[in-house]
Amino acid sequence: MQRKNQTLGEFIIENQKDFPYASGELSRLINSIRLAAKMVNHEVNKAGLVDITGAVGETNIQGEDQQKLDVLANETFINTLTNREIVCGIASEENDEFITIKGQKNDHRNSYVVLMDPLDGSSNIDVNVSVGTIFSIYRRVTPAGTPVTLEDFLQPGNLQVAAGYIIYGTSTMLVYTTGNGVNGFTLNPALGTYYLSHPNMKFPEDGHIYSVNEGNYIHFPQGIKDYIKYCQEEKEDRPYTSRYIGSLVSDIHRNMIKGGVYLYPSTSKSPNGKLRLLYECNPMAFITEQAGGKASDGYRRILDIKPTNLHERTPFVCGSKNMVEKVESFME
Ligand code: AHM
Ligand code: MG
Repeated sequence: MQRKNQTLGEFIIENQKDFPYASGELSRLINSIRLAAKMVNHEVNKAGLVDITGAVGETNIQGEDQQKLDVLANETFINTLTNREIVCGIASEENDEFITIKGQKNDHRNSYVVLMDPLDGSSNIDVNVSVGTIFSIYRRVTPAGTPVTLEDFLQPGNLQVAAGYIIYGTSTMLVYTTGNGVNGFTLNPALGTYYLSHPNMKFPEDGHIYSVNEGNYIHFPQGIKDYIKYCQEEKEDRPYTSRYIGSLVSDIHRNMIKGGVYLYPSTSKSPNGKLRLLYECNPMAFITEQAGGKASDGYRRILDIKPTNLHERTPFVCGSKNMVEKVESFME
């Protein structure tokens, strides 16, 4: 049951019976994510006030500069989940290898692994533009009681048990799915409580927004170039509006509310695009499909890709169903 103004805590308890496996473990896990997100929100909000912005002087596995807040968000999520002994493993954009969590009490007996991008779009922090956290949850496939292996993390997106994002925007929202639709909760910062503000979120089937970094146009495949020209043509309900924040969570969140398509295609320089399959594309694709939208690499369903590498990348087209199908028709 969904009631507007229900708190996230109430929602989790009321809907626990609908969760797969209904042992309470997944509810506790989502509760821990909710808590970590509040802590990260607190840090993100004061980013302009204290000297915590700017590169920390290290590069992560992708060779990108890490921002201090990336590191902080990563630590916050990992520590919160580890201290609560709620998962058996964590993989993060910021960590080269996955982390195994034995737990003090139960020797690798937790059921779930989490994959996450603790602070996506972090190059936007210094300019006070919205950033987000993305998470993806699977049941482990190796036997309980043994340490997790890479196999537990390299599962196709269609086996996700839950996925979500937190958007640190004009207001902070937690949006997630457990495979039973998508619900969005807005944080009341004065109370530290999330309220159900966007029950049963749905991607409009069609839209008028296309979101792509057009600066890379020259490097895009011909099908994408043709689609962009199509968006700009003066015909029927076009030209479409171009909106690109450069923050995946914010771009998809807006498009889910207003109707639109997000594209991060392959380029001649990066044949697999930029975005990471496991902790960026898969969770956003799961949410998108649960909201009636579609996510593809231009040819095939994102959720059906069998991953081979923790940090692998994929071209990504995600949004309103008819718009994604249009992009696919241009790619044929
Ligand atoms: P990040 O994980 O290093 O922050 O990169 C992911 C971000 C996405 O949020 C965003 O959509 C994209 O990179 C923007 O890339 P670009 O600046 O190439 O357009
Ligand atoms: Mg990212």
